[in-house]
Amino acid sequence: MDYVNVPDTPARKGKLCRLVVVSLGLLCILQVILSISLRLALYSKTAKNLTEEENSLKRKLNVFDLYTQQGWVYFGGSFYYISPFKKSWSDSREDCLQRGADLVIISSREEQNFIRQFRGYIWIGLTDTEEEGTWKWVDGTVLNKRFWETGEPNTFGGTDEDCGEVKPREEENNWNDTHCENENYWICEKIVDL
Ligand code: 2F8
Ligand code: CA
Repeated sequence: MDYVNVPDTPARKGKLCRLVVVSLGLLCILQVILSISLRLALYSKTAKNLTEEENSLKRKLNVFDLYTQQGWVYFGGSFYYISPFKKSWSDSREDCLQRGADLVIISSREEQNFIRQFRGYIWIGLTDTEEEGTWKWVDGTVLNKRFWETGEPNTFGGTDEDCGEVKPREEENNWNDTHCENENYWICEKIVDL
């Protein structure tokens, strides 16, 4: 095969040089455009995430304010309401239900110690009215932690003691079974996802 040997004229060299310069220039411009686009995308994603996080925090703060202004106290994922006066166990529970909550369910030592701060004879969401001797919380679950006072529950003197109260005691174990018709203070609990 015959190759035609094209001579490298100055005009031809200049053309090649321009082509290389223009190509490099285009590459640089493309790189700048890509870099700016990526930075903008990242910025707008970060800004969006920050706005979502800010809105979620604002919502949580509003919920927190709403409850605390009505006298609820926050502890470990729940709000607690301590009554200013006394009622029977059923009437106390009714009050909690009206507030969109229920009588407190104590499911850990931390929660028991939190509840112990409120000194008085106070109803908790514990009862064995369904089946004598089978103590259940108001949500139908059986006890996983027990903080009965020594000798309790005892259905004292053979009388019906079907409702659980906490007593104002120094000891951690301060639960007692007593008559549901007694009038006590009560604590409502509302689990809130903050
Ligand atoms: O000593 C414990 C005992 O104390 C009281 O009875 C004397 C309580 N009675 C009421 O609360 C009505 C019992 O429940 C308790 O076991
Ligand atoms: Ca008792």
